[in-house]
Amino acid sequence: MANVVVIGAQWGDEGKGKITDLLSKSADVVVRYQGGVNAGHTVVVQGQTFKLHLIPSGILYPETKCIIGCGTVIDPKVLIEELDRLVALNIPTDKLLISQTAHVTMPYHRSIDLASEEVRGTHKIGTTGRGIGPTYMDKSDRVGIRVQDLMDAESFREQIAWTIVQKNEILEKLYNLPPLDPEQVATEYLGYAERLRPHVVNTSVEIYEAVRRRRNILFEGAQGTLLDLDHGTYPYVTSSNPIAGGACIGTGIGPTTIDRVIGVAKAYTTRVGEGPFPTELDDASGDMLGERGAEFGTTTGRKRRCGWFDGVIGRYAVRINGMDCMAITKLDVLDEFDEIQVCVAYEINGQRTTDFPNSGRDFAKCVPIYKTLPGWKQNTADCRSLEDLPKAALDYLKFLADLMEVPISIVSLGPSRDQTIIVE
Ligand code: 2SA
Ligand code: MG
Repeated sequence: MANVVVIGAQWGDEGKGKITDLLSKSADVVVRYQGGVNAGHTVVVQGQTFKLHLIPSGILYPETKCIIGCGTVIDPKVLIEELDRLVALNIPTDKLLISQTAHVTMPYHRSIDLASEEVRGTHKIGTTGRGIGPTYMDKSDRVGIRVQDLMDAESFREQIAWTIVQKNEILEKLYNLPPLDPEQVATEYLGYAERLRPHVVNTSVEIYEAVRRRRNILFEGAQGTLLDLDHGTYPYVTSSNPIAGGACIGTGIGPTTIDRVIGVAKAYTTRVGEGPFPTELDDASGDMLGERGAEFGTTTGRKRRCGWFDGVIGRYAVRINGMDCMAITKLDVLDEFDEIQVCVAYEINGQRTTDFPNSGRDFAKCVPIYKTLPGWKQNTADCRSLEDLPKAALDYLKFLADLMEVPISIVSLGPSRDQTIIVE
């Protein structure tokens, strides 16, 4: 397996959780490199369904080491809740390691996230409201609180005292919100620190050790390519770098360490939050995708916007991530359509292009140019090999692979581990 990065090729929720779960079986180490509790995937353990936001799903395999890297932002309260749930299910959590240099999401980050969205009104981003943007803002502003800061009670109390003076200014004067009490916040977070302390290490050294011992490392991206701060549909993006390149920065490894990049895309497209979405369907087909695909956010329960597969986005994701191969998920959701459309190009101001536009204004004007393909009108959820698939479904996959110029190596036909075709 070597060292693999798994990334989302669309706007998140591509089904990365299932693919990383599959790959985690052969991984010795699974690493999260960006994002925070805005991410979410659903995992079924011992017949019990629960949602992971920060802990890599590799935690479910007894031998796999799990690392929350330096590029993530950590909400300790949510992380501890996740740990508690795993402990209650007798799943060992001692193999979870947390970076000393990851940043901590504080209560004011959440309040500021929610309040600034409200102030933005129709210009809002549609964030998850988990304080992600403000935590990364403080990191860039060099006033963030890092995991290591929580570990020293005396200096943390001092740091929090002056930080909260500044944050209270913002909360009270800008957003008309009640001020926070520094003592109370310090005591609460120092409590979390004690619970997390056994997990906190220099994760960069841990990862490098694993590299040197030729262990298999899986870097697990959260969100997706189009939510990337630098390469996504700015400003409708998250505040981190979900693309494959983010794996280096968010863990402290060099690019030569990465052997393969696997992209994950749904057989159609979804998006949560605001922002342009060229292939979005505001009709019965869109409703059918949403219903058959159960398209609701894992973290916030928000209804996801649905539309046809966008090959321009696919090609872009292949380029930006240096993708070696792709996993196509939820193919079964298309089982009942008579016809399926695929966006092969955009028309912008009367010009046809297959290159994803750099300009947000151009992207908002994109009119998708579709190719119509026949549906297969057959249940594929039980197919276990390419030979089992109806011809029209195979043709659909081949069309996507040719369009994006990338091999499709995994096809997923449902949530369970065995509803998967691995293409040899
Ligand atoms: P934020 O909260 O600052 O990261 O929001 C900024 C944009 O990024 C989008 N975003 C996501 N989009 C899809 N899935 C995400 N994770 C959850 C999930 C979402 C949920 O896995 O289901 O439960 O709603 C995720 N996280 C961030 C967000 O919609 C904004 O467009
Ligand atoms: Mg998700």
